[in-house]
Amino acid sequence: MSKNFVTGIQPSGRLTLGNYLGAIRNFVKLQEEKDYDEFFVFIADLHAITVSYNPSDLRQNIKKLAALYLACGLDPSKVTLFVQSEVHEHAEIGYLLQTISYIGELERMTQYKDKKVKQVEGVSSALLTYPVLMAGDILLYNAYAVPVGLDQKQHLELARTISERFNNKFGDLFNIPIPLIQKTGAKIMSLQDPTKKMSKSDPLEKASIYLDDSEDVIRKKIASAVTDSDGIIKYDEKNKPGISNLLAIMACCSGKSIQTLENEFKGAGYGEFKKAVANSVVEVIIPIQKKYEELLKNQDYLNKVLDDGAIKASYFAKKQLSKMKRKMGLERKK
Ligand code: AQP
Repeated sequence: MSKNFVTGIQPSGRLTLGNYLGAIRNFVKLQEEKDYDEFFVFIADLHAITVSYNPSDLRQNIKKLAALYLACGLDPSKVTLFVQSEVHEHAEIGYLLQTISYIGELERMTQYKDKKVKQVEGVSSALLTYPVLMAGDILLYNAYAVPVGLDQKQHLELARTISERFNNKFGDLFNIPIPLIQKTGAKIMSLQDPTKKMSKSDPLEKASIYLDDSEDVIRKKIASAVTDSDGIIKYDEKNKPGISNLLAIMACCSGKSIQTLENEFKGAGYGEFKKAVANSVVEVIIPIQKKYEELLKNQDYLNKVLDDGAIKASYFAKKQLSKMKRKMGLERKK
């Protein structure tokens, strides 16, 4: 069986350092390791419309995310970059998989429970079925592995369940996809409440570092990050979540291990440590911003990458969907 990787990010707002360290950076690393047959990376616009949104912002955010993927180092000659809604098979497989997904298992999803309370205009049925569409995104390319951050683990487990259920009911077709979650940076936490994940939609601006924050803003946000009063720089998620989060951030950005950093900052004050964390973040983010600005100006190039990506993804998606429909008793002429 082929060894395909699939992953995506929603164009649902300003991306955070969490999205970069937990997801995009990992995609770039995997792209270089070349341990795959095909690697599909998409812009998950169909997922972004499961909650209330502004259409003109969404259209802008789709282009911005494409530019950001490239600025972060994704290479269109190694990965297939495309917009989810431009490959209509995603919506179709999402529906087909709903027929073998249960409402009870969807209602148990943490993300659904968290997001539904924030929906002032009512909770869309698409928010409930979001993980089924995500299973479809993965199974459409018969993915072997899915690189994600830790917060997506539960959805991926559901995708595995749905895949197995389909195979048992209709005959073997799908791989049972595995999550690829890196050890450090799998869950970057809020700078203001380090027991919560750093989130695009956090209303508290200084809780998240956005990839388009200026150097000055990044430094200020890290300087005001919530820590503790121990005065010891040590990784201990339970008792020292703020310091642990900053250590994880610096480890990811500097390439040093957490242990090396603990030794380096033994006896140092929190102020000095925070400055070093900020330096490491700035060194990573500012060069990305420069490339991003250049890419955003080159709309023809962005469009070409996304057009080519959609053509290639559609070729794979069409074949797999046809096999699936055949197994389900659809596809009259095959
Ligand atoms: N804090 C994080 N730490 C590590 N990884 C993270 N990811 C998200 N936040 C962190 C990973 O980024 C990828 C894309 O995420 P997404 O677009 O599906 O979800 P999101 O950023 O969580 O976006 P939402 O749902 O629009 O907003 P919020 O942030 O409000 O929940 C995924 O691989 C995810 O694991």
